[in-house]
Amino acid sequence: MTKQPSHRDAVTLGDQTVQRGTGGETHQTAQGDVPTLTTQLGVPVADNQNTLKAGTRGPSLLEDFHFREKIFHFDHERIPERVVHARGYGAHGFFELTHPLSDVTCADALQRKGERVPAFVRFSTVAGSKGSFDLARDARGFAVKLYTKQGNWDIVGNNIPVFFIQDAIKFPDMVHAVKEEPDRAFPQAQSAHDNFWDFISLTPESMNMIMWVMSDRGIPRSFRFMEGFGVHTFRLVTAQGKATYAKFHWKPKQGLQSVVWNEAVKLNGADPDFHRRDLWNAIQAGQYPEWELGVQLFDDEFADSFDFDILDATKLIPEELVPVRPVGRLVLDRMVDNFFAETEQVAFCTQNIVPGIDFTNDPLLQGRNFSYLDTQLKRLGSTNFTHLPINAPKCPFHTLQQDGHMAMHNPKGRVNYEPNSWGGQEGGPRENPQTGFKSFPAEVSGLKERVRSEKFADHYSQARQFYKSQTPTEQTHIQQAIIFELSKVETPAIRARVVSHLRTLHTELAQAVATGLGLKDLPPAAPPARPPLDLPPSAALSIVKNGPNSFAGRKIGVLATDGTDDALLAALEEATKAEGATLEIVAPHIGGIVTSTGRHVPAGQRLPGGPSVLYDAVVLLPSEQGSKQLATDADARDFVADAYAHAKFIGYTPCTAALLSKAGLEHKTLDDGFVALTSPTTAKKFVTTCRALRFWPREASVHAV
Ligand code: HDE
Repeated sequence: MTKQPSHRDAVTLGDQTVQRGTGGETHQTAQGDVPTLTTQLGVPVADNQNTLKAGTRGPSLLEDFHFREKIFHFDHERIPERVVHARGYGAHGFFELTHPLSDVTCADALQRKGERVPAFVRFSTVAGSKGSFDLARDARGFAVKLYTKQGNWDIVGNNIPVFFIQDAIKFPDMVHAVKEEPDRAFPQAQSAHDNFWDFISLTPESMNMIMWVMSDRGIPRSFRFMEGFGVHTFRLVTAQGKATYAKFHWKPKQGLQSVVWNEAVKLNGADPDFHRRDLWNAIQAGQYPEWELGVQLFDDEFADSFDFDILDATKLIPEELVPVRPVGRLVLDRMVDNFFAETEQVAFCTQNIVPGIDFTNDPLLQGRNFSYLDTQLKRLGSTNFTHLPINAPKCPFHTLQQDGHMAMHNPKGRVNYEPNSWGGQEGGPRENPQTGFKSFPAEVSGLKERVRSEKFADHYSQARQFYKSQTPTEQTHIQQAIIFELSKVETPAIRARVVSHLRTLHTELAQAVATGLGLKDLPPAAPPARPPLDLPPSAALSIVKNGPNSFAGRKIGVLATDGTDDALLAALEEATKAEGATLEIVAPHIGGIVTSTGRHVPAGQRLPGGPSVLYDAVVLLPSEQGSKQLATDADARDFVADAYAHAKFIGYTPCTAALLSKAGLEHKTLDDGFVALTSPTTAKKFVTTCRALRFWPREASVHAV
């Protein structure tokens, strides 16, 4: 057989000199600093483009071990996704203690002011699968792993301080109900369907959580702008064995912020990765997000006097009753090297606590302590998941556990049991009554029965309190969210049952929802197991009342064209930078624009791919000529109309009249959310105005347009 001529030669493609293979494909070969590709076992690979064949057009040979290893490994790349919280995004950072808690706990990480421990955090949605979109209406996971000197401490929390159910035994039902319906396999990542609301309408204990998820907390602007909560009551314990109850809070230094629902719907199409991209960009730009850890501390006396059971995870403790005491700061400053190795394989377990921290009898927490360990085995495939670098402690550790799939640390030497009589180093690790973990010796008594405490029975009071604590804008959002969701429910009886609960919760809310659903008669109020209390509003529960006083970390989209006023653009760039915010040019072409002075400015987005939902505020800065062109462009019209409808601040120049009018807006009727950019000094004024984040007074009129 004659050998075929080789087509391999070096060609120049753009800025690269590359190799052309026998199929005409281009690729690089190992030279200089470029390492040689090898098999898993280190055998150098000569050709990664062609399988081994018998003859040029002949059959592939089974002997090709490189091909078989490559495909075999690829076939097994997927592991089961998390049954809940499948879609998540993680980052590394540190926790620094600012206010030691040594008076209430011996936890090592909480002793010495200024000391840092490494941290890994994973944020997530709950219901959607791994590939679902970021702006689902949902709770967000806020799971923190602290690698302390006394072992790993996980606070596996959410961005909402309460939960749907009171007992872990209901979790599979609750999750089945919210996930896609099993026969049709939709809807994905949405609670707006019959099964979810059917379950909710039959589970009044979910009412408080429903208020939170239907509020703007369910559609955060970014992970950086949301709170985190440990949810359960935990115990802090001193070396002397004194215990104090504790609730954990993470408060974002960046302030709270959410989007509006219409924006969320559009964001999911424009950028399904909006939240993960936001975190990635912020950390890469050195804008490290930061949260303050705080604790609410209380004792048995408070617990006994409190209207609700502190073991009931559907209730919170208002900050007005027990203030949040600051403890330290969590800073995220490094993205992962590899998403799978770290974010996907990280295994949080509520049972991961350290000396000085302990559980309470919260029946949800007790159930979680079983579930997380169990689920990691299924997901990661081996009891040795703690050997993975992301899960391994960063302090010394010595166990006598051995073997199993993928064992990477086995005991050294002869001894793998205890007690033994070998003594000294040879005898291996031993228990340590001084430093070892000791459970708080809580007294336990009672009958063995399947019951729930009477004190768990009030399901409406805190839900009402939450609703009452919102600004009118936020209350409208809750009403609209419930109307939206229930309008997707096909069964009228389910809709009516939910409204019955709302009526017990808050009459005006029920009435607004009933009207929105077109219900002729308001259904009777659901009979509460306990008459609801009329609790005072709590300012801490509102997002709008806890916004930032700066526009730092936010993003302005500038709609610009060739000929855009250079002085104005430069002033905007400067003011944005000074505020700690970012600015992105949205232009007719991705190649960017040439300003009035001939400066070339690259574009961040081409207009059809850069709708205004991607930005916290927008500026209309085309040239006069550009403005005329944009006035005929549907994408430009939507850019303006959406920014307006989403109550965003809009900077504009006089030449944009035609464009504004295409979006249904006239110069003379513009509200105070518009800032005319007439001189470079007005650019600064615009950025300062943006600190309020949204111009909420506009919202009421938006629906009337
Ligand atoms: Fe989870 N939850 N959960 N959960 N949860 C999981 O563990 C579970 C609950 C939370 O980024 C699973 O590793 C039960 C409350 C977060 O990897 C699973 C109950 C809160 C994450 C599980 C709850 C959470 C999970 C699935 C009712 C807020 C993602 C994958 C008793 C305080 C962690 C996994 C990450 C994940 C069980 C309720 C937060 C199945 C049984 C309440 C942030 O073990």
